[in-house]
Amino acid sequence: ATPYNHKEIEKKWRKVWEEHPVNINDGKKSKYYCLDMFPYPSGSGLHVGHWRGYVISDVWSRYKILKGYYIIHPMGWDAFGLPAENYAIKMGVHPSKSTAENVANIKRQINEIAAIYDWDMEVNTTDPAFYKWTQWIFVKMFKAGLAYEKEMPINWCPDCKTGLANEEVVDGSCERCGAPVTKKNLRQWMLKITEYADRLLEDLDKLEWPEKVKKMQSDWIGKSYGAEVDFALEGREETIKVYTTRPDTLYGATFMVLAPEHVLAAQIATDEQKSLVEDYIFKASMKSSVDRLQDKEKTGVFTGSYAINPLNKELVPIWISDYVLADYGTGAIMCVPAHDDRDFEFAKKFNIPIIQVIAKEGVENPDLTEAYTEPGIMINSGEFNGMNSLDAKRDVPGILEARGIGKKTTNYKLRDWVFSRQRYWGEPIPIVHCEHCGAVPVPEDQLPLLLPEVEKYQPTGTGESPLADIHEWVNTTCPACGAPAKRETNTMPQWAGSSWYFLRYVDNKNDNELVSKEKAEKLLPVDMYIGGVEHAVLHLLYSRFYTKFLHDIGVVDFDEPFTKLFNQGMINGKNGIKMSKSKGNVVSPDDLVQDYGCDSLRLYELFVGPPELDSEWDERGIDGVYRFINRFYNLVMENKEKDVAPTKEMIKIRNKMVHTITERLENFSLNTVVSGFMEYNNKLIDLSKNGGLDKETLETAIILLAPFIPHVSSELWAELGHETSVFEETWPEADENAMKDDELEIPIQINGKTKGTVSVPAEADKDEIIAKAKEVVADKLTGTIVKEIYVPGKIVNIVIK
Ligand code: ANZ
Ligand code: ZN
Repeated sequence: ATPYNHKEIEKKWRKVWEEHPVNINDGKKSKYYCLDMFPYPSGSGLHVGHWRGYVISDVWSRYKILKGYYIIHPMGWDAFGLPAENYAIKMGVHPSKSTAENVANIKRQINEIAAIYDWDMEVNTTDPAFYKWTQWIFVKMFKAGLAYEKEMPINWCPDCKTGLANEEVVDGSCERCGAPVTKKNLRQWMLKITEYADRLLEDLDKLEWPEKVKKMQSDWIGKSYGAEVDFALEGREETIKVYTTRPDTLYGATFMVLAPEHVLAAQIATDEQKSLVEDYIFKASMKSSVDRLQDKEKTGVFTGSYAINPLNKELVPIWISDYVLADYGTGAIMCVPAHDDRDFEFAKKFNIPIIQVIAKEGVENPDLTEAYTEPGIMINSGEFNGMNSLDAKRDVPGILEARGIGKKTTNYKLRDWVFSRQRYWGEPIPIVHCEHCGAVPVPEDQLPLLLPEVEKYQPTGTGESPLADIHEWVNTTCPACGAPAKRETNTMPQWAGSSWYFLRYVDNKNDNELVSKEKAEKLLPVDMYIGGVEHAVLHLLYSRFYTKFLHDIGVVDFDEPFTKLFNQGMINGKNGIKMSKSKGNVVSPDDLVQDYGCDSLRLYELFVGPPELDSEWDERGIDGVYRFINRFYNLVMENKEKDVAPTKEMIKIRNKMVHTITERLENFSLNTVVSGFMEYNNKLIDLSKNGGLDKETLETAIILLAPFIPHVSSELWAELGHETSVFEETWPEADENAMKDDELEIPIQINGKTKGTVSVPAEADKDEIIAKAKEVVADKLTGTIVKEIYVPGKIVNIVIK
C-alpha cells in the first residue's frame, strides 16, 4: 500500500490554493451567503470546540460551491467589549493593541482549518471605518425617534461597573461575569425596540429557524392578550387599573396586590398600616433582582385599604408584594387565588378567602388544594354562570368596555433596549448635549466620532464612563447653534456592531454608504447562519430589529437578516464539562493537526456526534477517522490506472452512495454522513477485489468527500489525471433507477420437492431469504423444521419431520 502522508499532501495543497484560490464566483448562477457568527478575538485562542462551527460552515459552503452557487463566506471580528478592556486595566496595554494581536493569532488558527473564507471581506467592529456606520445607524435611529434618553432604574452590574440590558441579565445575574445584578437610577440611552415588537413576533413565521429558537424569541417578546380593569377604591378618589389575562375570573378576585414601586403603594396605606407598608417598600428596594426572583416564600403587607370588585361590588383588600413587578402591565393585579398558583399560595399564607368561579363540570370543589387553571364552566359568577369559561374570557372585556370600567389590551414582556454603557472600549455615542438645543446628533458627515485615547481605562463606578475625564474631548461646540456644549460620554454595548456586521462584509470598503444598493440586492441577505444557541435572544433579536429599521429607511430591501439558522452544539471536555482554561481541560487543535492532519480533524469534528447536540470530546476516536482516510486513499491509488469497465453492481453502489450522502447532508446529519462514507468505503473496497473499480465511481466518491477533506480529495483528483480543481466539478445526482436492487427468483423445496418460489432483492442475506421463503410455503410446513439449507442464488431447501 502507498502510505498516506498527510503532512506532504496538506502542505502541497495549501500552497496551490494560496496561488490559485478556489474559484467561488465566476459564472455561477446565484449567490449563497453562508455566515458564521463572528468571534470575539479572545486572548486564549481556539480549541477543538471552536473548530466545530467553522468546519460545519466550511463543509456547507464547499457543498454549495459544488452545487453551482456563487459563495459569500466571510469572517471578521467582534472586537469591542469588556475582556480587552479588563486586560487593558490590568496590564496597561491599549485595547486596540491587544485586540490586534489576538486577531492575528486567531486568524492564523482559523487558517489551519483550511476554510475558504474570503478575507477581502474582513470586518472589525473596532475599526473606525466600520464603526462610522454603527454610529450612523444610531444617528438615524435618533432622528427617527427610536433612540431616546431616560432617567430610570436600570440593571447594574456592580462588578463590571456598567449598566446592562434586560437581555444581559440571566436569572438575576450578569450574563458576562455572573455577579448578582442590582438596580441603579441612571440617565440612559434607550432604543425603542418595542416599537417593532409585533413585526419581530409575526415575522418569525418567515424564518427557517429551529423551532426552539423561535419559541425563545416569541416568549421573550411575550405578547399577551387581556384586559385592563378599573377598580374603584373604598372611600377614596383614585382608581387602580390592573392588567389581567383572565378577565373571565373577575368574580373570583378576592384581593388585589400592588408592586412595592406602584405610585399608590405608600399613599393608600391606612394610619395603622403605614409604618409596616413603608418598611416593606424599603426592604423591597434593597433586594437584588436575584433575591426577588428566587424568594421561595411569598411575602407581603396589607395596606388597610379596600378596592371594590367592579362586577360583584364586594370589597377586596389591597396588599403590597414584590411578586408583582413594577414594570409589567400596570404594576397592579387583581388576585384570583382559586385559579392562579401564585395568588393561591399568597391567599393560603395570609388567610384570604378563595372563591372558585370555574369548575370542571360546573361542580364546585369545596376544598381546593391547588389552583384550578384549566378551562371549565362558570360558577359563582352572576350573569356568567353556566357559560364556558373560554367564552367568558372572550366576552368579558367587551362587557367591561361597554360599562366604562375596562378595556381590551395587549401587553408585551419586551422592554426598550438599554443602549448605553459606562465603559471605555466601545463606540462613542455620537451625541452632543447643548444647553440650548438639548441632545444634538453629530452631523453624519463628521462621522466617525473617534474614540479618544485615555490614560485610565478603569470604569469610575459612579455611572460615568472614563471618557468623562478627557476634558478636551468632552468640551466641544453644539453642531446646531455653535454654543459651548458637551459630548455624550457613554459608549454603545457590544451588541451594536454585531447587530449589523453581516451587511457590511459585502461592501466593506465603501466609504459613502453602509452598503451599496447594487451589492445589497445582489449579495444579501444571509442564506445560512451558523453559530451557538446562546445567542437565541440577544444577538439574533437585535439583528432582526436593526435589519427591519434599515429596511424601513431604505438601506436594504429585505426585513429579515438570516433566512436559515443552524445552531451547533458545544464540544465539551471529559464528563461533559465545558472546555475552559480555568478548568484546564482545553484540547488544542494544533497537535492533532500535526499528528493526523487537518482533513482528519475536520472529519472527526463532525463524527463526534449530531452537530446540533453537545458532544464530549474523546481524542481516541480521531484514529478511526484517520484510518478511514488512509483506506480510501489507498483504494484510489491502487485502482487509478486499472481502467475497469463499470459493472451493474458498481453503478448501483455508486448511485446509492450519492443518494445516501446527499440526503444526510441536506438534513445536516453530518455525523451520519461520515459514518456513511465509512460504510461505502468498505463496500467499494469489497467491490474492487474482483479486478478493480471503475473510474467514475472513484471520481464520484472523491467529489462527495471534497467538502469534508479538501486536501486529500484534491490530491486524489489530481492523481486521477485531472488538471483542474475538484471544486470546479458539479455535485453528482443519484439515478434512482440505477439504485434499484435486482430481484432474484429462488425455488423453495420442502424435503427436496419444489413447492414454490420466493423473490428477494439480490443483496438480501441468507436469514432474510429463508424467513421469506418460509412465509411463502407456511401452509405446507406441516411438521417440525429440522434443517434449513440455502444455496446462494439457487435454492432454499427446508427439511421437516
Ligand atoms: C388575574 C388572573 C387570574 C391572572 C388567573 C392569571 C390567572 P402574562 O401571561 O405573563 O401576561 N400579572 C399582571 N401584571 C403583573 C405584574 N406586573 N407582575 C406579576 N404578575 C402580573 O400574565 C398576565 C397575568 O399575570 C395577569 O392575569 C395577572 O394575573 C398577572 F386565574 O390576573 B392575572
Ligand atoms: Zn445648541
